[in-house]
Amino acid sequence: MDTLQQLSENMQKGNADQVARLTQQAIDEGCEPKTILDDALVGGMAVVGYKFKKHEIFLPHVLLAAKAMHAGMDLLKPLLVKDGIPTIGKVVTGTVQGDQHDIGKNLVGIMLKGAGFEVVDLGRDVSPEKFLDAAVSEKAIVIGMSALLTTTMPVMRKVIALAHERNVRDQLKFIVGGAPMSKEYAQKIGADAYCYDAVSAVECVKRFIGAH
Ligand code: B1M
Repeated sequence: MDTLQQLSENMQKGNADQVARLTQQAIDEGCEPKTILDDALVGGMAVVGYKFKKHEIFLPHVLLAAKAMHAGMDLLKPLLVKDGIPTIGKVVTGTVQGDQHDIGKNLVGIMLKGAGFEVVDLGRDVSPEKFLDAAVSEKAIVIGMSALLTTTMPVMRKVIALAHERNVRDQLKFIVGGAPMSKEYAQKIGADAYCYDAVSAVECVKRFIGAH
């Protein structure tokens, strides 16, 4: 079994120590950080999600897999984010109120930083007020919202509505993403763009500031 396959399987089993060891091994073998991330870690998490949905595994397993995923991401982060490059704009990110899923949001942050943006990460369970307060005080150009639950997606609409209420909607762009999201939903709630993944989030933000 090759290293990436072993890595994916250990991530799915929630073996954080093995995930750290195998991520380092894959790096040492010369594997591209983006390939390690997509093929082993994100791919492994898709299997976890599928098994959870089919009731083949339960929440504690998912939690362990998430912790193991972070152990791998921690090692990849410095390789995906180049230090010392000048920032080309500020983006406020967060997972919306009521939602604790942050792996995808964290990936978006890593990729944005890697592309030269400054990222103000508000974490998980972020209220509409907190998104707007931070974006205005930080003079951000974009608010990036993540939601993984169908029940928390509507919070995104509230954030955009609050931006209208506070008369700051024209100063900000809103990007949205997360597994249950779609282009249609993003349009319906008045977001500027739906981003399927972290790479498309970077492309969107670059487009907004005209920095292709
Ligand atoms: Co939960 N969970 N979970 N979970 N969990 C899902 C989302 C679910 C689909 C699983 C399932 O049933 N198959 C399901 C949601 C069903 C629904 O609403 N339709 C679900 C559920 C039900 C729940 C609980 C309610 C379970 C319970 O308690 N009974 C509970 C809710 C807690 C809460 O939030 N209030 C819960 C809890 C958890 C854990 C805490 C155990 C853990 C999260 C740990 C953490 O994040 N720190 C967890 C996990 C890990 C998952 C799955 C298995 C994996 C999510 C993930 O990290 N994927 C997930 C199943 C799935 O999604 N298939 C599931 C990897 C990540 C890289 O992908 O986040 O999609 P993703 O991000 C992608 C894109 O979506 C995009 O870019 C990333 C890739 O590049 N993207 C953006 C994401 N955000 C973006 C923002 C952008 C742009 C792109 O711009 C700003």
